[in-house]
Amino acid sequence: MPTLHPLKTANICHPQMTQDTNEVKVSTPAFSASMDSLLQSLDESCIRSYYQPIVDLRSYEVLGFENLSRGPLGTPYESPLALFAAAEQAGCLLQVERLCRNAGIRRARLTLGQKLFINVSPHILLDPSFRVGETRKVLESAGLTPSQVVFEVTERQAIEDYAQFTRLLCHYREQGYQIAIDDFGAGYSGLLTLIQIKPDFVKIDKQMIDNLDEHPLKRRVVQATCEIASAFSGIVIAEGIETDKELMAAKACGVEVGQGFWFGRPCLAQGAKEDAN
Ligand SMILES: [Ca+2]
Repeated sequence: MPTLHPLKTANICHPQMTQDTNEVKVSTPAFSASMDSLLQSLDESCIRSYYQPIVDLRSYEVLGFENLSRGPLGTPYESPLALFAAAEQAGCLLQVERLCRNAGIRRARLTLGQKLFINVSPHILLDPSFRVGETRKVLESAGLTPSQVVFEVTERQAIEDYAQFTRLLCHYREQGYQIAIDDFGAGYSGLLTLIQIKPDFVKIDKQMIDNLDEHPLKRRVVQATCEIASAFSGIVIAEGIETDKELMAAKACGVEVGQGFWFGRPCLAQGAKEDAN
């Protein structure tokens, strides 16, 4: 069963390019031309869809999978970071993100009750084709319903208009989708976001979980996050659990759900379910 090399894939697969993209050289004309030619032939078959299990820490049942996308094999865009940076440079980020999202939905293999966690960035929610229900059509064709989908919203860039953003999220929630705040505790994903949005899930950034057992202050933060989330019935997910000690520490802090190499690495679609157990 194919698995990814244990690089930090879980969090670099997010289809949003922000400060991290500064490290990716994408601005030369040659690169843009190369990207243009790639995009002309890019379709869902070029996108590799991976799935990482998200697990209930009490029952160890798999609640769902986060979809993570990677670019065409054998190209400079294998890394999602490079792919999305180049797409942004070429002015086609929305299209590439849509391609990845649709591929991720079509290839998902969920059992009853499991959810598909899909990374979206705030600007995607403003994409007209996204709003008119294209995603819903893709879901229907894949035999899925909006209630099986959780949009993971990251906040690497500050949300300037919370009122508008909250209205948008309400729009999707009314259609049955759930919302997760991604990378909580990193970047701009802070307490104000929780208070304003009251998400269904709060995904604590893996940096906060790293060596959690050795850091009393981190545990205090995780514990407080669980208490705050419980006030609006939000479920906390600890990202990046890699060791027994991190797992035990997270559970002791009140975390109910976990994700990370301890449970399973991202796997290609056909192996997703088997890898989780
Ligand atoms: Ca994510």
